[in-house]
Amino acid sequence: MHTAKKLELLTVLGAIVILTYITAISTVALYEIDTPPDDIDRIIKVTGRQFFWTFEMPDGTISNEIRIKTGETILFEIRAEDVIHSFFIRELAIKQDAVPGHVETLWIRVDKPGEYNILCAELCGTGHTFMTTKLIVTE
Ligand SMILES: [Cu+2]
Repeated sequence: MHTAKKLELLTVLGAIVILTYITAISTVALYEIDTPPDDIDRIIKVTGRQFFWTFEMPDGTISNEIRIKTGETILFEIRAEDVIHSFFIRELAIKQDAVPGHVETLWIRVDKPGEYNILCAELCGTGHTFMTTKLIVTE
């Protein structure tokens, strides 16, 4: 076999090995992000409306902001009542579209206390800019 053919074969095999590795680690990472852990402390129902968010706590109380403790595992069930919104907390690098007729889930566990801005990341109408509130995390 000529050296050029060997080099070509090695290049193709190398590319196959690298692509297989990238596919495997991406699949594992996506599965881990999408799968909520078993130890969910609270489920909070998030609803997007023109032009505000509401949050229903497990005891049925409705709030316009979220208060959680550090280390608490929270599962958000995200809905929209009118148009498509997007539940976005930039500092925690989470974003999930809220689509009418669908319930999307997203989970978080925050270790650093503080106030985090909740925004809408989908242009949902004239009041979109005002669709902000807070996630308040205390120890
Ligand atoms: Cu919006």
